[in-house]
Amino acid sequence: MTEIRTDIRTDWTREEIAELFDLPFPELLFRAAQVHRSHHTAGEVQLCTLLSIKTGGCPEDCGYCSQSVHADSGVEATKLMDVRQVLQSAAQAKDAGSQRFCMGAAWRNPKDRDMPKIVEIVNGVRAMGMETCMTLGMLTPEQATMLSEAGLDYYNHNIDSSPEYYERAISTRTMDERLETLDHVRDAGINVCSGGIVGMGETREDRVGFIQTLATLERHPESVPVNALVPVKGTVLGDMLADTPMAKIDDIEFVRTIAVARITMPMSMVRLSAGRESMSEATQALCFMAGANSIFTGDKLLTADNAGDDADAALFAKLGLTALKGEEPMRACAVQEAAE
Ligand code: SAM
Ligand code: DTB
Ligand code: SF4
Repeated sequence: MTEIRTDIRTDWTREEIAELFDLPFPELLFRAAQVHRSHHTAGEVQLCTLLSIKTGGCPEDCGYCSQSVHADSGVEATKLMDVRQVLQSAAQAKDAGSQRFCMGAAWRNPKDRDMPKIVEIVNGVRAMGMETCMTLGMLTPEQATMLSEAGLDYYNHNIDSSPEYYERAISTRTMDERLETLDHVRDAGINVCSGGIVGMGETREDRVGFIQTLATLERHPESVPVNALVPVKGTVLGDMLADTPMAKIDDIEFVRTIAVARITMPMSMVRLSAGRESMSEATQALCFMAGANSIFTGDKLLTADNAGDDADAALFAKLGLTALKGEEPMRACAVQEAAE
């Protein structure tokens, strides 16, 4: 049997990644589980809560998103939430057992006038002892530094798909601009959270290109969310999926994507993100076997429905999974450096 490499590499080729996708499914799952066990405690899954702190009215045209002004999804635009309200939600999430609080704003980028409130929110949530993550759109280097100084643990900014498919899903900003913000986040010493969406009508080759883009970054993102498209009526991609049900991602192909993310980015948290509410328990179980080690809990993602705490508690009991216990998050680079 060929030895299964569990070391950290950033020189993955598309051919190598395509070969992983092509493996017989049990072999792929076995290899991913092996890599998972050499860097994480299998069976421990981090519980995270999402909150939309500024919903809708976004000028970007991401074809999957209910919050774009270009979509006709019925999502109402709101202003940035009060700090007190955000901290109340974070406290509730903590009481419900969540270890990480992720906050999203439907912005192309934050305005400088928004930053003092954002900093206050990061300070407040951090003071509760929760891991913090924010996703606010594109950042300047100065804004990234402000977030870092406020103690933000992770910044989420997804590359979403392969460079080729990205251009078909979004026209108002480029993949290079996305990567530029990731550089600012990295340079400011914040952990990078970057992943994407599977099931937007992209090809296997696009999924290969998506994983390769992440796995060949100078440092792997510490956190890789893998979302299954939540088809929202009134969005370009949601409507496309409703009209062509054949385009829906196959469950096994979704699990393969998780497994390949795990194998190519061994240290990263691989997050089974949006789309769980329409996923069977068996598919989710396969995702955990393939190395997913984080989920969003609660009834809501940002605007879309989520599986809900009762369903998740039942699933964890059935599968014998436990919630990852809180520990000081490691700052950017420390994880991969320690492994080298
Ligand atoms: N405006 C910020 C941005 O785009 O970076 C932050 C919010 S945005 C909603 C965060 C991520 O959610 C997107 O990059 C995308 O990957 C994911 N997302 C949005 N709508 C989705 C949907 N309908 N299904 C699955 N994932 C979705
Ligand atoms: C990510 O990759 N998934 C989360 C988080 N980052 C911010 C968001 C999922 C959004 C799902 C669609 C919605 O709720 O509107
Ligand atoms: Fe705006 Fe983010 Fe939605 Fe794109 S994904 S439309 S940037 S909120």
